[in-house]
Parts: sequence; structure tokens; C-alpha cells
Amino acid sequence: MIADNDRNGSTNGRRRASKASQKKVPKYSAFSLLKHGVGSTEWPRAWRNHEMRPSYDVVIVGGGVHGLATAYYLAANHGIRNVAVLDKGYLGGGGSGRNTAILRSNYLTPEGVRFYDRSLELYRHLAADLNFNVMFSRRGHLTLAHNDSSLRTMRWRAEVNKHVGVDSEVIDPSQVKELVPHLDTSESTRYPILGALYHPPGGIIRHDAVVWGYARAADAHGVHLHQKTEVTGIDVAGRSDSGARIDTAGRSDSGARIDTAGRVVGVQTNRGRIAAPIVVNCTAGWSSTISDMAGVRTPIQTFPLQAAVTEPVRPFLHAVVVSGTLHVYVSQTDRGELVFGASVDPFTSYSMRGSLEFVEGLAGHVLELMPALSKVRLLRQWAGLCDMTPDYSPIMGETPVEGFYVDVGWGTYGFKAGPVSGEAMAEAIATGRTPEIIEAFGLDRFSKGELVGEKGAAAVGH
Ligand code: PYC
Repeated sequence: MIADNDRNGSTNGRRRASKASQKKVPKYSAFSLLKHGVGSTEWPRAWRNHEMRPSYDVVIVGGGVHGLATAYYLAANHGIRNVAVLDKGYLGGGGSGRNTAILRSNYLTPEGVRFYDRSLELYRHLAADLNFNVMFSRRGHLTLAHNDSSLRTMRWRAEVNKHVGVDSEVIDPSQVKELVPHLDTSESTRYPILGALYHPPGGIIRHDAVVWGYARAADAHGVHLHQKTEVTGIDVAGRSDSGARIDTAGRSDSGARIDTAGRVVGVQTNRGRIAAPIVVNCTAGWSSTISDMAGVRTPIQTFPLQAAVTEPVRPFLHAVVVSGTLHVYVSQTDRGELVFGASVDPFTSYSMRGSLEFVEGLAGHVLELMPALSKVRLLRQWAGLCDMTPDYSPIMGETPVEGFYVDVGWGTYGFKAGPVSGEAMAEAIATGRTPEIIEAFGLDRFSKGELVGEKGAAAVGH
């Protein structure tokens, strides 16, 4: 927790410095577009480069949507501005720029539905909040059922969703056909469509714009964004069993109970050391290696997930379509490209290369769903990294190491949770209390056996 008098810096001098570092951001508007167009003037850079300070109140590791949103809400909601976001590459170069930008809240558990619905709510207002066009497009989300057991899970999800106030219902194949006429809903396919979970609030968004919008707004509040800054170590003071890693039950490698797991005092980076009483792990892909640096073990395995995009075609697909059985999900961007994804690769790896096997499998499955796409050409493919937990829910909040927070283990759900995660992590840090909306996602749930099983809500095969 950060004490009230520390929020803008613990001395008046630091407070003044912090205020001075806030920037008057020119508004993006029709008027400024006209002004810059007519005057041929340069747009100011969206965020600044800063010298790295020797210390910050909060250091956030990971410059994707989670890290940037946490920084933004720390500053905007709680006045905590002496904050640095570190990324070993560039902002949004990890999972935030590699996902398929699908938004939805039709999860299976009440905890999950409530959480992702708050995110959707924040996404709906994000363009206005950040003064940045994030191109949110609410267009409806369909999860197809090709067998009785999926249909049963869809009904279960629909009931939980309605109970929590989220709009979802199971529809039959003729209603599916009305929404997506190009889907093959005949009974002669290998896996006929028996129905679908229809979730009208679901949609897509421009994922890069979300990252840039949060970065620009965080910078305007005085947050420092340091790209090409790799964390190589996390400094922890006062641990009783120095060097041991701590598991979810607070035990060391040797099984001994650790009385004090210590407190975080800073990070080592490729650009030098930074002192900080609070360090937040907002990484994806390398989240377990970063947590390990603080001596905190997380039950996470990392798998690549591949995606691909086609050349643009005339708009014809006005909903997001997911088929877990065929391992495909597809949406059409405003530019007309079709964005596809499939299952996670069947092995743990940190590789982000695409494979021929993936596109061959994808093409076959897409054509089973929409035979009319046989002439459309793929333009690009790529991969991102998914940190899978045993129950397909994230790990959020403070850890046994005082001041070391995690916002990790997102599996294939991370991007859609960005805003609510940032909001909740910022609140946890500012108040020292775990917000109710993330209470179920603590690290200790694994030792207590209180898992939050979300596998049944996965769009992606596993
Ligand atoms: O959970 O909707 C989802 C999703 C789509 C792609 C990856 N995850």
C-alpha cells in the first residue's frame, strides 16, 4: 500500500517534480485534425522518453495493456504518478499486439463473468476516457456447439451469464444462419452445428490503439515509460531463508515454512538498478521467470498460440464466430481482413514463429465452416505466448513477498481483461486491500484447493 502522503512523492519537492512532469496533452478532435491538416504541422509524439530515475514508488514490469492500464489507473484514479513501466522490447510488442482482439464476458464461473464484464464496460467507454479512437465494435459473439456436451456447457454458461446480468442465450442453427449466412449450417458436414451460445455484447477492438491510448494517457499523468529496459533481477530484503523459492502455500523449496518471505526493494535492469517498494509483474510469456526472480513460484506453463490474417475482402461477417470443436475463431476487421486463430501449440515453448502445420490445419477447418472462403489468401501468420494456469483463471494480487504483486497467468484471456486488471491492480496497490472483483484469483487458491475453473469458457482448444 502507498500511504496518502506518498502518492505524489513523499516530500513537497518530489510532489512538485511529479506535478511538473504531468503534460498538457493536446486533444485529438476534429478541430485539431483540421488544424494540423491545414497548417501541415507535426503531431506531437504520443508519449515521451525520460531519463530513468534511480527510484520510483511503483515499478511495473511489462509494457502491454495490463502494465499500461495499471500505470494509468494508479495515476488517474489514485494520484500515484511516480511510476515506471519497463518493457524489454517495445510497448505492446508481446501478447497485447499478438492477440486476435476479441472482447466478450460470456464466461462460465460467476467470478469470471463479473470480472470480464467489468472489463467490457471499461472497453466500451475507453475511447472517450482516453481520448483515443480504439475502434471498439460491438457486433455479437457466437460460440458454436457441434455436439451435445458442448450444447450443455453453452446452456450452463447462458444461465450463469443471465444470473450475473450478462446478455447470453443459446440459439438454434436457423438463428445462427440468420446472423452469419456464410456458415455451413447443413446437416451433411463432418461436425454439424447444433446451436450456439449467442452473446450480443461481444465484439472486437483495435488492440494497438488500446496500448497506445493507455500509454499516451499514462504519460500525460507523469508516468515514465521505459522501452528496451529488461528486468534481470528483483531485489528482496529480509527473507529468512534467503535464496529459496516460495510456493503457493508459502513453503520453501525444501518444504520448510518461510516465516518471512521478505519485501521487495527494487529491480535490476540492463540499464541499471531501480529502487522501488512496489514491483508489479504484468508480463505474459515470461511471467514465471519474472516471479522466480522474486523467489515466488507460480503454477504456470507457457504455450505458443498462433494466429493469421487474410487479405481484405468485402465486409460479410458481422459477428465473431468461434468453434471449439474445429479449433477456429474468426472475425472480420473494419478493413476487411479476416483474423483467425486456433488452438495453443501442443508443447511448451517460448517460440513465436508460425508453422506450416498450423496454417494447413486452420485452412481445412475454416473451409469446413465457411466453404465460400476457398479463394481467399492468407497474408501473415504469427504467434504469441500464453501463460496457462491449472484452472484457466489468472493469478492476481500481492504475493508472500511484501510489495511484490502479480497480474499473470492469463492463458488465452489476457487482452480482454486489460482494463479491469489495471483498475483492480491499481486499487490493490493504492489501498493495500484486495478488491472484491479479484478476490477469487489469489495465488493461495492453489494451496487451498479453491480453483476457479474457466476451461469450459475457452474459445481456444487446449
Ligand atoms: O477467449 O475469446 C477468447 C479468445 C479468442 C482468442 C484467444 N482467446
